[in-house]
Amino acid sequence: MLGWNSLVQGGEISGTVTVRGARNSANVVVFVEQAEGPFSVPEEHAQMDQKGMKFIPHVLPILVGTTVDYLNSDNVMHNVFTPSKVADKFNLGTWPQGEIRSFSFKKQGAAVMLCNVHPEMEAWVVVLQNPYHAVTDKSGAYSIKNVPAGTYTLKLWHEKLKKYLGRLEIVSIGKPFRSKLGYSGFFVPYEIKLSDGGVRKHNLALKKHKVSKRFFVDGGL
Ligand SMILES: [Cu+2]
Repeated sequence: MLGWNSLVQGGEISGTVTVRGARNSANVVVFVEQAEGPFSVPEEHAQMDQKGMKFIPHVLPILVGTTVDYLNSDNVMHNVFTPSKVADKFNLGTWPQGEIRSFSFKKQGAAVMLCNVHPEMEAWVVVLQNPYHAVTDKSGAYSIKNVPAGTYTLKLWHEKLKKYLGRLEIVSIGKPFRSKLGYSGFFVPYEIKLSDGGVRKHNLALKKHKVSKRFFVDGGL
């Protein structure tokens, strides 16, 4: 159901996730499973809006401890509640346009957000151990910025699977090199550790996009 690749460059982990059997590849949370802390909880609250009868964003990853502000932007009453233990099964009540109610997430895991006025409304807050995470866009692209040097395990979360999966441990990254076979991009060697403990060596093909001048992944894992 999920296919993906990653590239690590100067504190940024980026890549693409492909979700098969879904309308597009958006709303996959890509996150570092465990990083050395402690991490100070941001003073700035995360935001989840209720607008056009939808929760926006649909998937919101946060560092554990973060407070989320739920704004009602619609001209109708909305409610926010969750049956998830991760969020202590809260019910914040029902409130009108322009008002905000908040909740601080103290436990790690994924919590579903629902509105008891509009049963079709649904969203997810994914509470994580560290601040290194990103959500994919419709093309499946993601980018996690400002990751300190180190060895990490990346994981994926997707609402249809409702659990964490997709371990990928990057063991090492080598020096980029040019191919002698006339390929216009270059290759970056890297090693990954498989779940059975085996190590695989791969080369990631990178090409520079003519217009944006950004490198993109042209093949590999
Ligand atoms: Cu509602």
